[in-house]
Amino acid sequence: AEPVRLKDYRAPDYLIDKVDLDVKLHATATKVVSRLAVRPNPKGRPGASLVLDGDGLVAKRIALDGRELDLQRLDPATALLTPDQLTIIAPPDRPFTLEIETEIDPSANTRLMGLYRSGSAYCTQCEAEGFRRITYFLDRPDVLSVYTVRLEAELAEAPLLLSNGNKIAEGKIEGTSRHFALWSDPFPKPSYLFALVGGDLGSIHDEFTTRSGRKVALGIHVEHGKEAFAAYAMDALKRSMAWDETAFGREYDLDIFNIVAVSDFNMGAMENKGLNIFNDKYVLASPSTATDTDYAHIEAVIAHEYFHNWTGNRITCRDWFQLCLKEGLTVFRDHEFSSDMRSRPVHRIADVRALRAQQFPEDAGPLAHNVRPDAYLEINNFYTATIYEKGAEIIRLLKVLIGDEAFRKGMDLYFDRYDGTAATIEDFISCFAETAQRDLTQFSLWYNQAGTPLVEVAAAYDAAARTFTLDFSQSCKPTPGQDVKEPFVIPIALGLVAEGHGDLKLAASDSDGASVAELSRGVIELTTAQRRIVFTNVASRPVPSLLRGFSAPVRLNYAASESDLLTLISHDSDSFNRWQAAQTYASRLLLRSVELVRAGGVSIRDESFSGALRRVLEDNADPAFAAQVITLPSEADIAREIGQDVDPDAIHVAREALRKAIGRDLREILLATYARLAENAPYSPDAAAAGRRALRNAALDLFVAGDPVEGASLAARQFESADTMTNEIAALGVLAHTPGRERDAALEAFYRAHEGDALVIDKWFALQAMIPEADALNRVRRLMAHRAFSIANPNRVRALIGAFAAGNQTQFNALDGSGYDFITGIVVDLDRKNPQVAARLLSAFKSWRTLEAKRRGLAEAALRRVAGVGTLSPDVKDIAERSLA
Ligand code: DPP
Ligand code: ZN
Repeated sequence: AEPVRLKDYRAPDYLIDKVDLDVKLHATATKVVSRLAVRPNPKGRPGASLVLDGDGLVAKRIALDGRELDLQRLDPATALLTPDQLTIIAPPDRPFTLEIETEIDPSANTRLMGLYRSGSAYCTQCEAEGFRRITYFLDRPDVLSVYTVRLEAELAEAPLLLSNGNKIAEGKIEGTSRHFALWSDPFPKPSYLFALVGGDLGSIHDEFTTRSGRKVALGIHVEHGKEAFAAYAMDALKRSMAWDETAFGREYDLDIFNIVAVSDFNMGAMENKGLNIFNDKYVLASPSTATDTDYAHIEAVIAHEYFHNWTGNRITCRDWFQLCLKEGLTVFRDHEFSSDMRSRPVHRIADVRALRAQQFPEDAGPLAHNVRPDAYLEINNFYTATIYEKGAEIIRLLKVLIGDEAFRKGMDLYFDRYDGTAATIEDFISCFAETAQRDLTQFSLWYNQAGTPLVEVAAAYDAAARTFTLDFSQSCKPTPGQDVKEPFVIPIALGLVAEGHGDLKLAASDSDGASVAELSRGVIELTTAQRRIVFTNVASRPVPSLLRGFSAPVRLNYAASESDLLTLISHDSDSFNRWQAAQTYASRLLLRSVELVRAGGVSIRDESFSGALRRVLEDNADPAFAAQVITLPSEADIAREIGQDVDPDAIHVAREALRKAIGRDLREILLATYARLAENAPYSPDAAAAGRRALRNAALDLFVAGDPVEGASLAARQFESADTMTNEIAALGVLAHTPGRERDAALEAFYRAHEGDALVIDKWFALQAMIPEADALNRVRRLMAHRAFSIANPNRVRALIGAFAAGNQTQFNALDGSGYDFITGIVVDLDRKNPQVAARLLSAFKSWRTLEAKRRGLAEAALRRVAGVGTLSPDVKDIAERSLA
């Protein structure tokens, strides 16, 4: 197949103004009649054929302006029909109607794209190209239509019938056991935002009044018996609706907003107009089944999909190359929401941890791509951390560059000017160029150049001259298809910390090479390969605090001394950089230890670092923040820092040794912290309570490292008495890392306590998949045969197999290649059922080139075996080939 390229974009030759769908739901033979009001696009090519997309369709009837086409003997001068395309060779040169009847089998749809079944319910997923699996259509985001949808089903099988927009009629069908519902969505939308749901579900209802007084009926629909578990999602929805009004001036626009939770879902959730469909993982929660992290994710995903109503639905994307226009922007919006709901600095730390864990390796490996790609073979493979997370970082960066006021005005202008259209990144940027009165050409490179820029900084203090000089330089390594990069515009928030005195005041008169505006905001802009700033009248050597708040998605290389890092951990006014200094310190220790371990030596001990962590614990700082500070970089973080010739076993040994040393050094304060933070109030999922649990469990984790015996008995007590999933799973996590009978008993007890609750059993699968022991792969294999596991369910696959590939560095990368072979074997099998999930699993190999030679060879061989399979889906083929290129 040839790639689709951005530069080949052409406006559609036809537009479809109206779509009337009539869907008769049936488990194996659903009938879909689609009546399309088509007209030639004035911007298209006159006289062009009309080419509609299909994907594995069976057409039963086609009529053009009421005239039937003879499908048995189709005249090739009139029309061409295959399961994947319908071409009307010479359509009328005026508006016309096209009527198409298809028959589809939702029960046979294992790809979970188009119309499929989840449990006994019918549901759809149409982004990116699922609508073409329902009927022939111009299945592209720049064709916007008004939909009317009539759904019909057996009343007993599907009492609930939902689609987009408002419900305008419903009723029984006389003389039958069937009923119908008629839905009308007045907002023109692309086909990827179409949705329907039919089924017998339990519901909770609420109401929201918008600030202009519109009453909106809210419904969340879940499996019967799970209604109470949807209460938090409802609460999060109402908070999201209120927040978007104040933070962005955006009101909801229909009379109804529905959310449906299903158990079989490829992604997290989907923002279909007025009818969001969710992976139930991001809806269902109770204190005894969901962790604090689950609650935070539910809040974020509910908000994310709701916010799409404006950024994605009212203004959609012209083509899939602009995916970040809706995704990056909407992730930015949900990050802002969560920051307002929780602690902003703590949230920032969590977001940056996630960016570095997921996006940085993508950007540094063979799958690197622009935030706005130039070409794709399979669009499903571009729902990536780069498009989502880096896409969000770029918006944040833009806000730092132009300031809050110009940013808000630019957003208002964007909503105003592009409402009801399918827009591009250029359209978006032009709004901010206008409100900020600034040329944003260089800024747009963030969309068009892949790779994470490296900012290197050298500092020099001249005591005699009382000057402090910072020399900045930026560079960016080549990425696939891009050998040379232009300099980016990189805002660097900074301060100079004088030990014991806080931040030095930065005044323009006291510096050379920075503008008044830059210094008054504490943000300098790096726009060229190099820049020097000299601060004058500096009485003593300050400690620079650079890239505060992670003001740009770059890697920062500054050889801070260890004592500088200790100063920052204790004294930086920027919380993010206090945390960052601790991470940097730990990484340094770990990198040196890894070298020593590989040379046959032992890890380094460093009591100053333990001391710095002790001060943070003694400080009574915000517990959520302290929990982040005492949580060491992960094994994957360290591998990424090392960047080449990576030996996961040495990393594991070094990291365990550091945890053990800290656990011993801080024994008393860890125990005291653990005791101090014991639960003493009824459960609340709010940030303060969650922060206390996070710190208590982080303290337990380090304590166990230092004293496995006493730690295990603490963990066992916590496990037995826990009344929240957060505390229960944290304790089980500790126990799972200690081989022996107690572990088996605890795992067994957890299973028995939660049997039948698939989302909780997913935690049990994931935890076992991540045990860093040689038996892990066998355990995963055994669990695949467990009755609670199903390869057909994406959540189960991600929990067990995905967690092994992404969360078990030593065993996935086992020296005999067994981890690689296992994953690629599953990928090839799963590809026949669900290519999207299979392709995602294969991307676990994204950093294979950074491994040491032996593993690199084994990983490459495993990837080559995948690439050599003749019957791969485009999804898996694309990932395999790009990984090897
Ligand atoms: N558009 C969806 C989202 O919200 C993708 N499943 O990210
Ligand atoms: Zn989204």
